Amino acid sequence: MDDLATAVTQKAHTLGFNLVGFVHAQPARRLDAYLRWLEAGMHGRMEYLARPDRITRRQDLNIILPGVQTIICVGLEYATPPLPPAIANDPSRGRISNYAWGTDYHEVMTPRLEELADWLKTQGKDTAVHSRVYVDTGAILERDHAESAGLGFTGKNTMLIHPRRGSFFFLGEILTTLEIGDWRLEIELISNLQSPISCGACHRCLDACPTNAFPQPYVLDARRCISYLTIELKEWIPVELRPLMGNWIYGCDICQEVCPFNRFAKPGGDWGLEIGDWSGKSPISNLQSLNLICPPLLELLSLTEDDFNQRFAHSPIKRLKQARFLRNVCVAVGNWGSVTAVPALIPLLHDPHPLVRGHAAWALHQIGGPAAQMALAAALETETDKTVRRELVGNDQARENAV
Ligand code: B12
Ligand code: SF4
Ligand code: SF4
Repeated sequence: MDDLATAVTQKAHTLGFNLVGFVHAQPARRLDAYLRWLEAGMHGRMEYLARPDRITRRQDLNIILPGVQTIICVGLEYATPPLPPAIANDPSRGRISNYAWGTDYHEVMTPRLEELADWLKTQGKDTAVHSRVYVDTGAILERDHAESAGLGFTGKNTMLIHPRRGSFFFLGEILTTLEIGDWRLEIELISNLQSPISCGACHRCLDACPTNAFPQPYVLDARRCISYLTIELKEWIPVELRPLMGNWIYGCDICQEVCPFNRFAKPGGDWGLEIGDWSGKSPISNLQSLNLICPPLLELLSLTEDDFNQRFAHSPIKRLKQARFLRNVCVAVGNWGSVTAVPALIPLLHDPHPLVRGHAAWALHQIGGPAAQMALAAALETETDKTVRRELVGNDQARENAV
């Protein structure tokens, strides 16, 4: 490593990043796999991923930053202690992916990367240094570049996995006009890159995925992934996938939880336990914490919009907005199937948002019983939205005839 690489690494560590690597700015090695994935429609409704201008940027990083020389890749670990199984498997609670237990990682990483980018300006000697900071939303294949930069290897679950630290880390990048590292050596290494450590014969993640979202190893059909369904999808959750989603209400961790490499992940990194508090490092022992990170579903059904905005003010969950969050909660409640939820679901049949009314109707059908049936029939008398009417009617054949 040259002096500059050492200095950048040290600076990144002082800013709290656990993993740091450098790669010469060139198109991602597996861009062809990305294009095939788009071609197969596996990105679903994440249309921004297929925008021609975004694809062109992935193919030519100079469009993002003229004169770009290096991509600095960083990882911020967020492994958490596991939930007690009795809590995690309790169908009356909603599960939230552990990456969302603390402050929104975009809010945490972006200012730190900007600070690093500002510091880089002082390293340019006689030349002006230009940089561009990315966390998640940029038009680059973050995992691919980070793999080339030596941060880990691609698992069959498509996660970037560090051989000794697992996959619970976020990625961020700085594209910069500074040259960092010895490229001749690195390009040779990258073109021969065959990580000595890989998944081998393991296929636990592929077997464990409840929605069967991996058509083959290393390829994820986002349209079936609970993370996509609960976070990215803005519309109706396909009826056939709802029963497979269990009690996940935001994201999903299953294909990481089963991964043997995550046994090495050390909890207690720079993450926050309490929603809205990134600094906490306390173990998950008290009920108050458990109720925040794995909340009782009944409590969530009655959250007002103000409650929602206040509770999730600094959480990535706020991006969903209340209606989509309630949609997810209704699916989990339907899977729970308890009559105790009926009184809390009935008012949602009159929610201003059709998405909420329709998914509440689905949950009431799953639960069944006279009170649920009466409420569904009464709502059908006044409901005018075609899709909600279908949900109120229930089974597929009846849905056909209802509109
Ligand atoms: C769209 C997206 C999603 C989509 C699609 C995910 C997917 N697997 O494609 C959805 C909404 C489903 C999703 C879910 C999650 N995401 Co996401 N997501 C993204 C995003 C914005 C783009 C990913 C992308 O381009 N996908 C397209 C596919 C084709 O690319 P790829 O996943 O990199 O796949 C590569 C491999 O499959 C490989 N490949 C193909 N064939 C073969 C064959 C072999 C032999 C090998 C070795 C490799 C290989 O080539 C592909 C191209 O590089 C990135 C941020 C970014 N800008 O990159 C975050 C990102 C990938 N997500 C992230 C996270 C944390 C998650 C979740 C864990 C969140 C959660 N708990 O719910 C889940 C994990 C699900 C999973 N198993 O991937 C992190 C991953 C960090 C890490 N350590 O890997 C990222 C990098 C965000 C960040 N900045 O930290 N995500
Ligand atoms: S995040 Fe969950 S639903 Fe998505 S691929 Fe992994 S196990 Fe399957
Ligand atoms: S569970 Fe097994 S196959 Fe899946 S990513 Fe981890 S090591 Fe690879």
